[in-house]
Amino acid sequence: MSKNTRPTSIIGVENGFGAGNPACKDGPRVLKALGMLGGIGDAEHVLRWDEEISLGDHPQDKIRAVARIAAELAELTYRHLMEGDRPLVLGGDHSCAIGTWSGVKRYLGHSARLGLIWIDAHMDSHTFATSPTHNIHGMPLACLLGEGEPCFTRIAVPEHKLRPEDVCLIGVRSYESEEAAFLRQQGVRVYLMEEVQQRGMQAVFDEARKHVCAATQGYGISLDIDAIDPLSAPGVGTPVSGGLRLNEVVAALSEVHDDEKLLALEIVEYNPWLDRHFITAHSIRQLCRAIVTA
Ligand code: NNH
Ligand code: MN
Ligand code: MN
Ligand code: MN
Repeated sequence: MSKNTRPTSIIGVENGFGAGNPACKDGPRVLKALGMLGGIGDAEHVLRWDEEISLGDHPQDKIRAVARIAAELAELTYRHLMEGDRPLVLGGDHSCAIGTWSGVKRYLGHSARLGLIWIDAHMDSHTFATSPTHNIHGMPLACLLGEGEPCFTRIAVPEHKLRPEDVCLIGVRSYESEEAAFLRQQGVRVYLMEEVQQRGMQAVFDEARKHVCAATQGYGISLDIDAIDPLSAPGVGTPVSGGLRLNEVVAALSEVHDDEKLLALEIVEYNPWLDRHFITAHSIRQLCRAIVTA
């Protein structure tokens, strides 16, 4: 593993239009106001707040709002990577993933392949045709695989952002049959929570990393905070019991934090208004510390 030398730069995405409960848009602002991500980093490992993007409060059309913010975010992640940073995108709802990984794909180039580890209680692999809720945060992974609205699938570069064999999901325990069928038919590797419990997070994560690195030029991690057990992360719109243990996810991130091939990360779906005693905010601080300095 070659050593990462990129400073981590945080991009806050103040958007909740993709979620059932839009208040997760306040996640980055509250973390910043609490000083929650201050004092992380050292001489070798820098963490800085870079910028926030938002759309204002009442979009006419959610699809266009999400597409616009994704396009803006793709431009930002691309630019930060070009400038030598490692972007850490803080949601906001998970629809921001459409923008993050489109920008990273553009940076890698047309013929390069991008790997992605998607850590989530959910599959996020719906389209409007299959989604029971029509919430766009349940669709970003399908979009990145080339399925869904053209305004989402054609952001930054026209090609599909991910090949199914370069993606793994970890921690899944709540999904609808249509999205499960889509991922199965695509051949995407899904580590259900049950398998994580049987084999341990360490073994599963190591295997997932090998899987997404095998044929790719770089990879990313998209962490939906609802993958973590609600005991350590109650501040999410769609909690599902029986999740990953916080310390196991922290250990996994520490293991890869210095990997040069790890180009960008995302932590999404934090809803500060549903948090209790700042438990989730503290968990996010631990995760960020693991990403920056291990
Ligand atoms: N599958 C459900 C839906 O599409 C729930 C998605 N919610 C999430 N995904 N939080 O990560 O509406
Ligand atoms: Mn920067
Ligand atoms: Mn989720
Ligand atoms: Mn998600």
